Amino acid sequence: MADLTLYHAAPSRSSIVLWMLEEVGEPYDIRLLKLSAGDNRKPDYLAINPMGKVPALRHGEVVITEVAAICTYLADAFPDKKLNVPIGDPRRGPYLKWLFFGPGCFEPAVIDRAAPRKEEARRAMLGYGDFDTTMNVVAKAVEKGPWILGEQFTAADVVIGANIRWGMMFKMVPERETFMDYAARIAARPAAQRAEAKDKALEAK
Ligand SMILES: N[C@@H](CCC(=O)N[C@@H](CS)C(=O)NCC(=O)O)C(=O)O
Repeated sequence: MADLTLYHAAPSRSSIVLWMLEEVGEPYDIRLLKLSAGDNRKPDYLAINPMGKVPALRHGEVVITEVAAICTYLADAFPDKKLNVPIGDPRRGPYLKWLFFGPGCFEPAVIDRAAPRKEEARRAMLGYGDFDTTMNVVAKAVEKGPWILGEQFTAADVVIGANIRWGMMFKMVPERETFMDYAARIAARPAAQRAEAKDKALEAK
């Protein structure tokens, strides 16, 4: 049994962690849940993630939930893979900013656009401000490339990159050239390709 176990529904947000695990390259097990069968609401899974959501990752005795937290954790837990920016490096600031920007700004901006509120919230109330500003800020960050921090591919690319890729796939993120180029660079990564192939096989189970 591997030290790492991913609680996964294929495909879903846990596919992002599947990709991250492929980037890390350490052995891991998968516990497959069927959301349609309500596996995520069963007591044994609620004991792992009381939110009833995937993903969850077990690493030895530790359980981590939330995509961005798991990606941050894995990058720090296996520093030799160079998917993190270590404490003490000034680039740790922007690195953390993008890891938090994914679930804190990008994803809420996209979801609010897909499922609009009855009454529009004031810009100042929304952590992401407005959709266009959020997209513009991310587009500028990935424009130069190849990665969000420049030459080094990090967990921040997994979090932001997954949001961009899947957002465009579901027509929820604009198919700007900048985003398409960045998504193409991601799609060429062997780890992303392995994760996608595994997910397809798991979906068919
Ligand atoms: N904030 C969570 C969101 C996780 C999430 O919403 N997962 C969805 C799958 S994409 C889920 O488990 N949905 C099942 C449900 O809510 O019943 C994270 O980033 O991990």
